[in-house]
Amino acid sequence: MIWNPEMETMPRRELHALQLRRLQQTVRRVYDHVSFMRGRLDETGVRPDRVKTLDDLRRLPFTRKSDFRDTYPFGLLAVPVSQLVRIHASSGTTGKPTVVGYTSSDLRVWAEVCARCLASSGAQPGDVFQNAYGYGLFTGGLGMHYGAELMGLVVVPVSGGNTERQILLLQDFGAKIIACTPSYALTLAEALEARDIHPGSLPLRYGVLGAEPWTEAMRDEIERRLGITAVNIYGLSEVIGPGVSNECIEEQNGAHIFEDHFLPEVINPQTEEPVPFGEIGELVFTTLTKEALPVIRYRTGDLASLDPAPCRCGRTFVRMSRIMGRTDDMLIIRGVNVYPTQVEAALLRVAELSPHYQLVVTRPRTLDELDVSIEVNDSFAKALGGSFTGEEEAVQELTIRCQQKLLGVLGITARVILVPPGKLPRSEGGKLRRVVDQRKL
Ligand code: DLL
Repeated sequence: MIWNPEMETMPRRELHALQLRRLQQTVRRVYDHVSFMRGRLDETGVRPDRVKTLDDLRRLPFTRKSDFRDTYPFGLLAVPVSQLVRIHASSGTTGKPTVVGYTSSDLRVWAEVCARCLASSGAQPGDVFQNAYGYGLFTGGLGMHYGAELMGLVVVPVSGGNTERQILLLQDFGAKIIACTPSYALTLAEALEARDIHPGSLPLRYGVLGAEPWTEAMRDEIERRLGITAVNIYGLSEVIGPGVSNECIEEQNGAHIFEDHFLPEVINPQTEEPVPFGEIGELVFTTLTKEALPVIRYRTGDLASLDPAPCRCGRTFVRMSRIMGRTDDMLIIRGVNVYPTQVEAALLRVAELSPHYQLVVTRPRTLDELDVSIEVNDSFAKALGGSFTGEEEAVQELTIRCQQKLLGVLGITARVILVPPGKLPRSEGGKLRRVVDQRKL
């Protein structure tokens, strides 16, 4: 179902008029209330009254993650802290977290876009919804929670982790829809299999999965093993949290961006020029309705493309592709650009492998080396007859096949290390870190 047909199916021309009005208000708001950004805008010479068309967006300065760090914790707010009703923060891997604040109007907008996500993922009012995104400072749990309440779902606020309890609740409360990271969906699938619980015996039908990169191959795997239809949800704290875009179950082919609230661009990260539809570049968002933390041209670091083609679901909002990588998680190995998702896409199609893998990059002397550890699946392991030393002929043969496959996809030689099932780290409820870069650069 479409949660807000008036907005989500609005003719593009009307949408553009709405976006322009909201963009003008946002720039005005930022200029008047965020002194850091007023300085930026003054430097580029773009006063709010110079924004006359949507194309004028391109003349506005970018906002970057470092601007959050440089103004930590509250320097980008357009309201006094006392007017906030909520603060979230995303844990950076390095240094201080990124802090974001919401007014009550912001929370209403957030609930609205998350309700849209759930509806486009297959939920109907009255359905039981198991919310397995982490509650707390992470935006995933509470963001989805209020969206679900707004749309009239029966929320089970279990949060991430505690797999034993997740399964008990899936069985006893009978959720029809679940939200979690794709890596955690796999953890749940494995846990069900380990207990001989057939997914067909559960009412579970839909998954709203995101917050970390995943591939089509991973979707197939999750859908098959959990017996659900899985769609991709995308978002980031700096823009709002979950709810920036979501796929529809009708096409499962790109996530509709809620363009009445978030204005997308895709740029070449080096030249900063816009790239045409269909071409991959860095996603940039300008918020159109946020009060506490309006952001202008926020550089997400996420690489994706946009698709303006009409969609069977009837939504007129543009679609974004999966995130193909990040400007900063791209590994440069012996000069070649490698994205972890390329490895996932290549290896998950190999029948003998499981979707559990890890990349380790080292530089023992002067040359970079990439080790890809990946688990073989149960039936392959069983066929080996209980032992797994890595010396078995079948293992050697499979290793070579995988290495050739990676060479074909990446253009570099990676060392493939096959390991028995259950050896590699699993998601314990949140995002899973699949890349370990041990080079001291
Ligand atoms: O991960 C918000 C979220 C929660 C999205 C629940 C979806 C579901 P952050 O912790 O700020 O916010 O991390 C944002 O995660 O810039 C992407 O790099 C990555 N990311 C989020 N969704 C996806 C996705 C939340 N569907 C960062 N595919 C973003 C790939 C994603 N990467």
